[in-house]
Amino acid sequence: MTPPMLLPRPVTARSAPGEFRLDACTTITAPAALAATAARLQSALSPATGLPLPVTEDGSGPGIALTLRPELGAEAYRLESGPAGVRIEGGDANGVRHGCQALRQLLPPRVYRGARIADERWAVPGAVVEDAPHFRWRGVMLDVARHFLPKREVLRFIDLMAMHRLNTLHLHLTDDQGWRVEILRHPRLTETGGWRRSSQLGSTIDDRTEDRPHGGYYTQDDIREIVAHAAENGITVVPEIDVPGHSQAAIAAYPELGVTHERVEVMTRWGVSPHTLNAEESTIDFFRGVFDEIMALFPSTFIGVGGDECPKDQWKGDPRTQELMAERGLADENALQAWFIARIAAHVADAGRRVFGWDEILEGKLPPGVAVASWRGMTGAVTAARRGFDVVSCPDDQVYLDYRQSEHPDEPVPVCVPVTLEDAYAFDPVPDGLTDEEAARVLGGQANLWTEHVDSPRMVDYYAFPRLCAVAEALWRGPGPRDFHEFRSRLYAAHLPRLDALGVEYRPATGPLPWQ
Ligand code: TNX
Repeated sequence: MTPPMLLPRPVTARSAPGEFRLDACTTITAPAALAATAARLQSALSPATGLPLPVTEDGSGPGIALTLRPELGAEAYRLESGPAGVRIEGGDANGVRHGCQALRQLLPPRVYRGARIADERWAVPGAVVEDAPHFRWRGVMLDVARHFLPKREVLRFIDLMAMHRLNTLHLHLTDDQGWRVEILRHPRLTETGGWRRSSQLGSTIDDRTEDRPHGGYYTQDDIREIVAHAAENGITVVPEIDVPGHSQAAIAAYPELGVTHERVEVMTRWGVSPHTLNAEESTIDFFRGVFDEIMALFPSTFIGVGGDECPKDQWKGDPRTQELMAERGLADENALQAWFIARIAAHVADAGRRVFGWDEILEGKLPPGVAVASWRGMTGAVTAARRGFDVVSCPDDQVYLDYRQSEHPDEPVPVCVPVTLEDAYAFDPVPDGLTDEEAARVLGGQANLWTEHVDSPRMVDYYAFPRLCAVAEALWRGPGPRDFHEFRSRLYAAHLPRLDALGVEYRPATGPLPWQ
Protein backbone atom coordinates (compact mmCIF):
# COMPACT_ATOMS: atom_id res chain seq x y z
CA MET A 1 0.00 0.00 0.00
CA THR A 2 1.30 3.49 -0.80
CA PRO A 3 1.52 5.93 2.10
CA PRO A 4 -1.05 8.73 2.10
CA MET A 5 -0.20 11.42 -0.50
CA LEU A 6 -0.62 14.45 1.74
CA LEU A 7 0.81 17.89 1.02
CA PRO A 8 2.50 19.34 3.07
CA ARG A 9 4.08 15.98 3.75
CA PRO A 10 3.36 14.97 7.36
CA VAL A 11 6.07 14.12 9.87
CA THR A 12 4.89 10.51 9.95
CA ALA A 13 2.16 8.82 7.99
CA ARG A 14 1.47 5.20 7.31
CA SER A 15 -1.27 3.21 5.77
CA ALA A 16 -3.48 1.06 7.97
CA PRO A 17 -5.82 -1.79 7.12
CA GLY A 18 -9.29 -1.19 5.80
CA GLU A 19 -11.12 2.02 4.97
CA PHE A 20 -13.99 4.13 6.21
CA ARG A 21 -16.88 4.70 3.82
CA LEU A 22 -18.76 7.97 4.21
CA ASP A 23 -22.51 7.49 3.85
CA ALA A 24 -25.85 9.01 4.72
CA CYS A 25 -25.46 7.91 8.37
CA THR A 26 -21.98 9.38 8.93
CA THR A 27 -21.85 12.06 11.58
CA ILE A 28 -19.18 14.49 12.74
CA THR A 29 -18.79 14.42 16.53
CA ALA A 30 -17.10 17.30 18.30
CA PRO A 31 -17.14 18.93 21.73
CA ALA A 32 -18.72 22.38 21.94
CA ALA A 33 -15.27 24.01 21.83
CA LEU A 34 -14.76 22.56 18.35
CA ALA A 35 -18.27 23.19 17.01
CA ALA A 36 -17.13 25.83 14.53
CA THR A 37 -14.30 23.62 13.24
CA ALA A 38 -16.72 20.71 12.87
CA ALA A 39 -19.14 22.94 10.95
CA ARG A 40 -16.35 23.97 8.60
CA LEU A 41 -15.44 20.33 8.02
CA GLN A 42 -19.05 19.58 7.24
CA SER A 43 -19.25 22.44 4.75
CA ALA A 44 -15.97 21.24 3.19
CA LEU A 45 -17.15 17.65 2.70
CA SER A 46 -20.88 18.02 2.10
CA PRO A 47 -21.14 19.73 -1.31
CA ALA A 48 -19.19 17.17 -3.35
CA THR A 49 -20.24 14.08 -1.39
CA GLY A 50 -23.88 15.17 -1.22
CA LEU A 51 -23.96 13.76 2.33
CA PRO A 52 -25.50 15.65 5.24
CA LEU A 53 -22.71 14.81 7.77
CA PRO A 54 -24.54 16.36 10.72
CA VAL A 55 -22.48 17.71 13.61
CA THR A 56 -23.28 16.26 17.04
CA GLU A 57 -21.75 16.55 20.48
CA ASP A 58 -22.18 12.93 21.49
CA GLY A 59 -22.15 10.75 18.42
CA SER A 60 -22.25 7.02 18.79
CA GLY A 61 -21.31 4.57 16.10
CA PRO A 62 -18.86 5.07 13.27
CA GLY A 63 -18.16 8.56 12.09
CA ILE A 64 -15.66 11.36 12.18
CA ALA A 65 -14.66 12.41 15.69
CA LEU A 66 -12.79 15.60 16.52
CA THR A 67 -11.14 16.02 19.91
CA LEU A 68 -8.67 18.27 21.68
CA ARG A 69 -5.56 16.76 23.21
CA PRO A 70 -3.43 19.67 24.48
CA GLU A 71 -0.43 17.47 25.24
CA LEU A 72 0.15 17.15 21.47
CA GLY A 73 1.24 20.81 21.40
CA ALA A 74 0.42 23.88 19.33
CA GLU A 75 -0.93 23.15 15.85
CA ALA A 76 -0.10 19.43 16.12
CA TYR A 77 -2.57 16.74 15.17
CA ARG A 78 -3.02 13.01 15.02
CA LEU A 79 -5.36 11.35 12.54
CA GLU A 80 -6.37 7.73 12.60
CA SER A 81 -8.72 6.19 10.06
CA GLY A 82 -10.03 2.66 9.63
CA PRO A 83 -13.27 0.71 9.36
CA ALA A 84 -14.40 2.04 12.76
CA GLY A 85 -14.25 5.66 11.63
CA VAL A 86 -11.91 8.63 11.58
CA ARG A 87 -10.49 10.19 14.71
CA ILE A 88 -8.75 13.56 14.59
CA GLU A 89 -7.00 14.80 17.72
CA GLY A 90 -5.48 18.26 17.84
CA GLY A 91 -3.16 19.93 20.32
CA ASP A 92 -5.40 22.98 19.86
CA ALA A 93 -8.18 24.06 17.50
CA ASN A 94 -5.61 24.82 14.81
CA GLY A 95 -4.21 21.31 15.12
CA VAL A 96 -7.73 19.93 14.65
CA ARG A 97 -8.12 22.20 11.60
CA HIS A 98 -4.90 20.84 10.10
CA GLY A 99 -6.16 17.31 10.77
CA CYS A 100 -9.39 18.15 8.93
CA GLN A 101 -7.37 19.39 5.95
CA ALA A 102 -5.44 16.12 6.03
CA LEU A 103 -8.71 14.17 6.08
CA ARG A 104 -9.91 16.07 3.04
CA GLN A 105 -6.72 15.12 1.23
CA LEU A 106 -7.22 11.45 2.07
CA LEU A 107 -10.48 11.49 0.12
CA PRO A 108 -10.58 11.48 -3.71
CA PRO A 109 -9.58 14.86 -5.22
CA ARG A 110 -13.13 15.42 -6.41
CA VAL A 111 -14.07 16.12 -2.79
CA TYR A 112 -12.77 19.65 -3.52
CA ARG A 113 -15.51 20.25 -6.08
CA GLY A 114 -18.35 22.54 -5.18
CA ALA A 115 -21.37 20.45 -6.19
CA ARG A 116 -22.45 16.86 -5.80
CA ILE A 117 -20.45 14.20 -7.65
CA ALA A 118 -22.73 11.19 -7.90
CA ASP A 119 -20.36 8.51 -9.20
CA GLU A 120 -17.52 8.73 -6.64
CA ARG A 121 -16.70 6.26 -3.91
CA TRP A 122 -16.29 8.39 -0.81
CA ALA A 123 -13.90 6.22 1.19
CA VAL A 124 -11.15 7.33 3.57
CA PRO A 125 -8.28 4.83 3.32
CA GLY A 126 -6.94 3.45 6.61
CA ALA A 127 -4.08 5.65 7.84
CA VAL A 128 -2.25 6.85 10.90
CA VAL A 129 -0.81 10.36 10.63
CA GLU A 130 1.16 12.13 13.36
CA ASP A 131 2.10 15.62 12.48
CA ALA A 132 3.19 19.06 13.68
CA PRO A 133 4.66 22.12 11.99
CA HIS A 134 8.32 23.05 12.30
CA PHE A 135 7.92 26.84 12.00
CA ARG A 136 5.24 28.95 13.61
CA TRP A 137 5.19 31.71 10.97
CA ARG A 138 4.19 30.08 7.71
CA GLY A 139 3.09 32.97 5.61
CA VAL A 140 2.30 34.65 2.37
CA MET A 141 2.41 38.35 1.66
CA LEU A 142 -0.23 39.55 -0.77
CA ASP A 143 0.34 42.95 -2.35
CA VAL A 144 -3.20 44.20 -2.80
CA ALA A 145 -1.93 47.76 -3.37
CA ARG A 146 -0.44 47.50 -6.86
CA HIS A 147 -3.45 45.54 -8.04
CA PHE A 148 -6.52 45.38 -5.88
CA LEU A 149 -7.70 41.86 -5.17
CA PRO A 150 -11.45 41.84 -4.61
CA LYS A 151 -12.62 40.70 -1.20
CA ARG A 152 -14.15 37.44 -2.45
CA GLU A 153 -10.77 36.52 -3.94
CA VAL A 154 -8.98 37.25 -0.67
CA LEU A 155 -11.45 34.94 1.09
CA ARG A 156 -10.75 32.23 -1.49
CA PHE A 157 -6.99 32.76 -1.14
CA ILE A 158 -7.37 32.26 2.62
CA ASP A 159 -9.09 28.93 1.95
CA LEU A 160 -6.18 27.91 -0.28
CA MET A 161 -3.69 28.93 2.41
CA ALA A 162 -5.56 26.85 4.99
CA MET A 163 -5.49 23.87 2.65
CA HIS A 164 -1.68 24.16 2.67
CA ARG A 165 -1.58 24.66 6.45
CA LEU A 166 -0.18 28.17 6.09
CA ASN A 167 -1.09 30.36 9.05
CA THR A 168 -0.11 33.98 8.38
CA LEU A 169 -1.45 36.32 5.71
CA HIS A 170 0.57 39.52 5.48
CA LEU A 171 -1.57 42.08 3.64
CA HIS A 172 0.41 44.88 1.99
CA LEU A 173 -2.42 47.41 2.03
CA THR A 174 -0.77 50.62 0.86
CA ASP A 175 1.80 51.71 -1.66
CA ASP A 176 2.60 54.46 -4.16
CA GLN A 177 0.06 52.99 -6.58
CA GLY A 178 -2.90 52.61 -4.24
CA TRP A 179 -4.37 52.80 -0.73
CA ARG A 180 -6.70 49.87 -0.10
CA VAL A 181 -8.13 50.12 3.40
CA GLU A 182 -10.86 52.49 4.53
CA ILE A 183 -9.72 54.82 7.31
CA LEU A 184 -12.75 56.58 8.75
CA ARG A 185 -10.96 59.66 10.03
CA HIS A 186 -9.15 60.25 6.72
CA PRO A 187 -11.69 59.30 4.02
CA ARG A 188 -9.71 60.68 1.08
CA LEU A 189 -7.09 57.94 1.59
CA THR A 190 -9.46 55.60 -0.24
CA GLU A 191 -11.69 58.12 -2.05
CA THR A 192 -8.66 59.53 -3.84
CA GLY A 193 -5.82 57.15 -2.96
CA GLY A 194 -7.77 54.02 -3.91
CA TRP A 195 -7.94 54.85 -7.62
CA ARG A 196 -5.44 55.53 -10.35
CA ARG A 197 -5.88 56.90 -13.82
CA SER A 198 -3.96 54.16 -15.58
CA SER A 199 -1.54 51.34 -15.02
CA GLN A 200 1.75 50.68 -16.62
CA LEU A 201 1.31 47.03 -17.42
CA GLY A 202 4.74 46.21 -18.81
CA SER A 203 7.84 45.38 -16.82
CA THR A 204 11.05 47.37 -16.84
CA ILE A 205 12.15 44.93 -19.52
CA ASP A 206 9.08 45.46 -21.66
CA ASP A 207 7.49 48.74 -20.70
CA ARG A 208 4.33 48.75 -22.73
CA THR A 209 1.76 51.04 -21.21
CA GLU A 210 -1.96 50.74 -21.34
CA ASP A 211 -4.40 53.43 -20.37
CA ARG A 212 -6.48 51.35 -18.04
CA PRO A 213 -7.80 52.87 -14.84
CA HIS A 214 -7.59 50.68 -11.78
CA GLY A 215 -8.72 50.78 -8.19
CA GLY A 216 -10.67 49.45 -5.29
CA TYR A 217 -10.44 49.19 -1.54
CA TYR A 218 -11.73 47.23 1.43
CA THR A 219 -14.27 48.88 3.68
CA GLN A 220 -13.83 48.34 7.41
CA ASP A 221 -16.63 45.77 7.25
CA ASP A 222 -14.77 43.97 4.45
CA ILE A 223 -11.67 43.88 6.63
CA ARG A 224 -13.61 42.52 9.61
CA GLU A 225 -14.99 39.79 7.35
CA ILE A 226 -11.54 38.92 5.99
CA VAL A 227 -10.05 38.81 9.50
CA ALA A 228 -12.93 36.65 10.79
CA HIS A 229 -12.78 34.26 7.86
CA ALA A 230 -9.03 33.93 8.33
CA ALA A 231 -9.48 33.29 12.07
CA GLU A 232 -12.02 30.55 11.35
CA ASN A 233 -9.28 28.96 9.25
CA GLY A 234 -6.58 29.35 11.89
CA ILE A 235 -4.93 32.17 9.94
CA THR A 236 -3.69 35.47 11.36
CA VAL A 237 -3.86 38.52 9.11
CA VAL A 238 -0.92 40.88 9.63
CA PRO A 239 -1.67 44.29 8.10
CA GLU A 240 1.01 46.55 6.66
CA ILE A 241 0.81 50.30 6.17
CA ASP A 242 4.02 51.23 4.37
CA VAL A 243 5.81 54.38 5.66
CA PRO A 244 7.65 56.71 5.11
CA GLY A 245 8.35 55.70 1.50
CA HIS A 246 5.94 53.94 -0.87
CA SER A 247 3.41 56.59 0.18
CA GLN A 248 2.47 58.48 -2.97
CA ALA A 249 -1.17 57.34 -2.84
CA ALA A 250 -1.52 58.87 0.65
CA ILE A 251 0.17 62.07 -0.56
CA ALA A 252 -2.18 62.19 -3.55
CA ALA A 253 -5.07 62.14 -1.06
CA TYR A 254 -3.52 64.59 1.43
CA PRO A 255 -0.77 66.70 -0.20
CA GLU A 256 0.17 68.16 3.19
CA LEU A 257 1.70 64.77 4.07
CA GLY A 258 4.30 65.19 1.33
CA VAL A 259 7.63 67.00 1.49
CA THR A 260 6.79 69.45 -1.31
CA HIS A 261 3.05 69.80 -0.51
CA GLU A 262 2.51 69.72 -4.26
CA ARG A 263 -0.54 67.95 -5.71
CA VAL A 264 0.44 64.57 -7.08
CA GLU A 265 -1.69 61.81 -8.51
CA VAL A 266 -1.76 58.19 -7.41
CA MET A 267 1.30 56.76 -9.15
CA THR A 268 0.59 55.11 -12.49
CA ARG A 269 4.01 53.61 -13.11
CA TRP A 270 5.88 50.89 -11.26
CA GLY A 271 9.07 51.40 -9.32
CA VAL A 272 9.56 53.51 -6.21
CA SER A 273 8.10 57.01 -6.07
CA PRO A 274 10.40 59.88 -5.13
CA HIS A 275 7.51 61.35 -3.08
CA THR A 276 8.00 60.53 0.57
CA LEU A 277 6.19 61.56 3.71
CA ASN A 278 7.46 64.65 5.45
CA ALA A 279 8.73 64.54 9.02
CA GLU A 280 6.30 67.05 10.58
CA GLU A 281 4.70 66.16 13.90
CA SER A 282 1.34 66.57 12.15
CA THR A 283 2.25 63.75 9.77
CA ILE A 284 3.22 61.48 12.65
CA ASP A 285 -0.12 62.34 14.26
CA PHE A 286 -1.97 61.55 11.05
CA PHE A 287 -0.39 58.11 10.90
CA ARG A 288 -0.93 57.47 14.58
CA GLY A 289 -4.61 57.84 13.78
CA VAL A 290 -4.28 55.50 10.82
CA PHE A 291 -2.52 52.87 12.93
CA ASP A 292 -5.14 53.24 15.68
CA GLU A 293 -7.86 52.27 13.20
CA ILE A 294 -5.70 49.49 11.77
CA MET A 295 -5.02 48.06 15.24
CA ALA A 296 -8.73 48.18 16.03
CA LEU A 297 -9.48 46.18 12.87
CA PHE A 298 -6.66 43.63 13.03
CA PRO A 299 -6.20 41.72 16.31
CA SER A 300 -2.78 40.37 15.20
CA THR A 301 0.17 40.55 17.56
CA PHE A 302 2.25 42.03 14.75
CA ILE A 303 1.49 45.25 12.89
CA GLY A 304 3.44 46.05 9.72
CA VAL A 305 4.98 49.50 9.31
CA GLY A 306 6.74 48.86 5.99
CA GLY A 307 9.93 50.87 6.05
CA ASP A 308 11.35 49.59 2.77
CA GLU A 309 12.94 51.51 -0.08
CA CYS A 310 12.54 55.10 1.08
CA PRO A 311 14.21 57.52 -1.36
CA LYS A 312 15.98 60.36 0.45
CA ASP A 313 16.28 62.97 -2.34
CA GLN A 314 13.26 65.06 -1.40
CA TRP A 315 14.41 65.22 2.22
CA LYS A 316 17.92 66.21 1.09
CA GLY A 317 16.65 69.08 -1.04
CA ASP A 318 14.10 70.46 1.41
CA PRO A 319 15.12 73.25 3.83
CA ARG A 320 12.22 72.52 6.20
CA THR A 321 13.20 68.85 6.49
CA GLN A 322 16.82 69.85 7.10
CA GLU A 323 15.62 72.22 9.84
CA LEU A 324 13.60 69.43 11.47
CA MET A 325 16.61 67.13 11.31
CA ALA A 326 18.81 69.75 12.97
CA GLU A 327 16.23 70.35 15.73
CA ARG A 328 16.12 66.63 16.43
CA GLY A 329 19.89 66.18 16.25
CA LEU A 330 19.66 63.80 13.31
CA ALA A 331 22.92 63.55 11.38
CA ASP A 332 21.57 62.51 8.01
CA GLU A 333 18.53 61.32 6.06
CA ASN A 334 19.10 57.70 7.08
CA ALA A 335 18.79 58.86 10.67
CA LEU A 336 15.55 60.63 9.74
CA GLN A 337 14.13 57.46 8.20
CA ALA A 338 15.07 55.62 11.40
CA TRP A 339 13.47 58.41 13.46
CA PHE A 340 10.23 58.13 11.50
CA ILE A 341 10.02 54.36 11.93
CA ALA A 342 10.95 54.66 15.62
CA ARG A 343 8.09 57.13 16.21
CA ILE A 344 5.52 54.90 14.52
CA ALA A 345 7.01 51.81 16.13
CA ALA A 346 6.73 53.40 19.57
CA HIS A 347 3.04 54.10 18.94
CA VAL A 348 2.42 50.50 17.88
CA ALA A 349 4.41 49.20 20.85
CA ASP A 350 2.53 51.51 23.26
CA ALA A 351 -0.69 49.89 22.10
CA GLY A 352 0.72 46.54 23.18
CA ARG A 353 1.43 45.31 19.68
CA ARG A 354 4.68 44.23 18.09
CA VAL A 355 6.22 45.98 15.10
CA PHE A 356 6.81 44.11 11.86
CA GLY A 357 8.87 45.75 9.11
CA TRP A 358 11.07 45.13 6.09
CA ASP A 359 14.78 44.67 6.79
CA GLU A 360 15.56 48.36 6.11
CA ILE A 361 14.16 49.11 9.59
CA LEU A 362 17.32 47.54 11.03
CA GLU A 363 19.14 50.74 10.07
CA GLY A 364 17.64 52.48 13.11
CA LYS A 365 16.93 52.09 16.80
CA LEU A 366 13.95 49.84 17.38
CA PRO A 367 11.75 49.02 20.36
CA PRO A 368 12.02 45.49 21.74
CA GLY A 369 9.72 42.87 20.30
CA VAL A 370 10.21 43.82 16.66
CA ALA A 371 10.07 41.19 13.91
CA VAL A 372 12.00 41.81 10.73
CA ALA A 373 11.04 40.54 7.28
CA SER A 374 14.35 39.78 5.59
CA TRP A 375 13.77 40.24 1.87
CA ARG A 376 17.16 41.33 0.50
CA GLY A 377 18.52 37.82 0.73
CA MET A 378 19.30 36.52 4.21
CA THR A 379 21.58 39.30 5.49
CA GLY A 380 18.70 41.02 7.27
CA ALA A 381 17.83 37.73 8.93
CA VAL A 382 21.37 37.36 10.28
CA THR A 383 21.59 40.96 11.51
CA ALA A 384 18.15 40.89 13.11
CA ALA A 385 18.74 37.58 14.88
CA ARG A 386 22.12 38.78 16.19
CA ARG A 387 20.52 41.95 17.51
CA GLY A 388 17.91 39.90 19.31
CA PHE A 389 14.96 40.59 17.02
CA ASP A 390 12.60 37.98 15.66
CA VAL A 391 12.94 37.11 12.01
CA VAL A 392 10.59 36.21 9.19
CA SER A 393 12.67 35.16 6.19
CA CYS A 394 11.47 35.95 2.68
CA PRO A 395 14.60 36.16 0.51
CA ASP A 396 13.68 37.43 -2.93
CA ASP A 397 15.74 34.89 -4.85
CA GLN A 398 13.86 31.99 -3.27
CA VAL A 399 10.35 33.00 -2.38
CA TYR A 400 9.36 36.00 -4.49
CA LEU A 401 6.32 34.73 -6.30
CA ASP A 402 6.29 37.67 -8.73
CA TYR A 403 9.59 36.47 -10.17
CA ARG A 404 9.21 34.36 -13.28
CA GLN A 405 8.75 30.63 -12.81
CA SER A 406 11.17 29.57 -15.55
CA GLU A 407 13.40 30.83 -18.36
CA HIS A 408 10.68 29.95 -20.86
CA PRO A 409 10.22 32.86 -23.31
CA ASP A 410 6.46 32.69 -22.91
CA GLU A 411 6.41 33.28 -19.16
CA PRO A 412 4.16 36.30 -18.61
CA VAL A 413 6.26 39.37 -17.71
CA PRO A 414 9.71 37.99 -17.02
CA VAL A 415 10.45 39.79 -13.77
CA CYS A 416 13.97 39.43 -12.39
CA VAL A 417 15.60 36.04 -12.00
CA PRO A 418 13.62 32.81 -12.21
CA VAL A 419 12.33 31.36 -8.97
CA THR A 420 11.52 27.80 -9.90
CA LEU A 421 9.46 25.24 -8.04
CA GLU A 422 12.73 23.61 -7.00
CA ASP A 423 14.11 26.92 -5.64
CA ALA A 424 10.94 27.41 -3.62
CA TYR A 425 11.13 23.87 -2.28
CA ALA A 426 14.74 24.39 -1.14
CA PHE A 427 13.71 27.37 1.02
CA ASP A 428 15.22 27.29 4.51
CA PRO A 429 14.34 30.37 6.57
CA VAL A 430 17.21 29.83 9.03
CA PRO A 431 20.42 31.44 7.70
CA ASP A 432 23.80 29.78 8.14
CA GLY A 433 26.23 30.98 10.77
CA LEU A 434 23.85 31.63 13.69
CA THR A 435 24.19 30.25 17.19
CA ASP A 436 21.31 28.07 18.40
CA GLU A 437 19.96 30.95 20.43
CA GLU A 438 20.06 33.28 17.42
CA ALA A 439 18.55 30.64 15.15
CA ALA A 440 15.65 30.33 17.58
CA ARG A 441 14.80 33.94 16.66
CA VAL A 442 13.63 32.79 13.25
CA LEU A 443 9.86 32.54 13.54
CA GLY A 444 9.60 31.12 10.06
CA GLY A 445 9.18 32.50 6.60
CA GLN A 446 6.80 33.73 4.00
CA ALA A 447 6.48 33.93 0.23
CA ASN A 448 5.88 37.42 -1.15
CA LEU A 449 3.48 37.99 -4.01
CA TRP A 450 4.06 41.50 -5.37
CA THR A 451 1.47 42.36 -7.95
CA GLU A 452 2.82 44.99 -10.33
CA HIS A 453 2.43 42.42 -13.09
CA VAL A 454 -0.13 40.21 -11.41
CA ASP A 455 -3.19 42.10 -12.45
CA SER A 456 -6.04 39.64 -11.98
CA PRO A 457 -7.16 36.79 -9.72
CA ARG A 458 -6.23 34.38 -12.54
CA MET A 459 -2.69 35.71 -12.47
CA VAL A 460 -2.60 35.37 -8.67
CA ASP A 461 -3.32 31.67 -9.13
CA TYR A 462 -0.73 31.37 -11.88
CA TYR A 463 2.07 33.06 -9.92
CA ALA A 464 1.26 31.55 -6.54
CA PHE A 465 0.76 27.94 -7.55
CA PRO A 466 2.30 25.50 -7.43
CA ARG A 467 5.29 27.32 -5.90
CA LEU A 468 3.31 28.13 -2.76
CA CYS A 469 2.71 24.39 -2.28
CA ALA A 470 6.50 24.00 -2.14
CA VAL A 471 6.99 26.89 0.29
CA ALA A 472 4.20 25.56 2.51
CA GLU A 473 5.89 22.18 2.74
CA ALA A 474 9.33 23.72 3.34
CA LEU A 475 7.94 25.74 6.26
CA TRP A 476 5.86 22.89 7.63
CA ARG A 477 8.73 20.41 7.56
CA GLY A 478 11.65 22.71 8.36
CA PRO A 479 15.28 21.97 7.60
CA GLY A 480 16.50 18.46 7.11
CA PRO A 481 16.57 16.14 4.19
CA ARG A 482 13.95 16.98 1.61
CA ASP A 483 13.53 15.08 -1.62
CA PHE A 484 12.43 17.39 -4.40
CA HIS A 485 11.72 14.54 -6.81
CA GLU A 486 9.45 12.83 -4.33
CA PHE A 487 7.71 16.15 -3.67
CA ARG A 488 7.25 16.81 -7.36
CA SER A 489 5.76 13.39 -8.07
CA ARG A 490 3.40 13.71 -5.09
CA LEU A 491 2.43 17.20 -6.27
CA TYR A 492 1.70 16.04 -9.81
CA ALA A 493 0.02 12.77 -8.95
CA ALA A 494 -2.05 13.75 -5.95
CA HIS A 495 -2.13 17.48 -5.35
CA LEU A 496 -2.61 19.20 -8.70
CA PRO A 497 -5.84 17.20 -9.20
CA ARG A 498 -7.07 18.79 -5.95
CA LEU A 499 -6.22 22.25 -7.27
CA ASP A 500 -7.93 21.32 -10.56
CA ALA A 501 -11.07 20.36 -8.67
CA LEU A 502 -10.98 23.74 -6.91
CA GLY A 503 -10.49 25.59 -10.19
CA VAL A 504 -7.05 26.95 -9.28
CA GLU A 505 -5.31 28.14 -12.45
CA TYR A 506 -1.78 27.18 -11.46
CA ARG A 507 1.16 27.18 -13.83
CA PRO A 508 1.05 23.77 -15.50
CA ALA A 509 4.10 21.52 -15.48
CA THR A 510 4.12 21.60 -19.27
CA GLY A 511 4.96 25.32 -19.39
CA PRO A 512 3.34 28.73 -19.30
CA LEU A 513 -0.32 29.18 -20.09
CA PRO A 514 -0.96 31.20 -23.25
CA TRP A 515 -1.68 34.43 -21.39
CA GLN A 516 -0.63 36.96 -23.91
C1 TNX B 1 10.77 45.26 -3.90
S1 TNX B 1 10.47 43.67 -1.36
C2 TNX B 1 9.77 45.80 -3.12
C3 TNX B 1 8.41 45.92 -3.67
C4 TNX B 1 8.34 45.50 -5.11
C5 TNX B 1 9.17 44.25 -5.33
C6 TNX B 1 9.09 43.71 -6.73
C7 TNX B 1 10.12 45.08 -0.89
C8 TNX B 1 10.08 45.29 0.53
N1 TNX B 1 9.91 46.08 -1.79
O1 TNX B 1 7.93 47.24 -3.50
O2 TNX B 1 7.00 45.25 -5.43
O3 TNX B 1 10.51 44.54 -5.02
O4 TNX B 1 9.65 42.43 -6.82
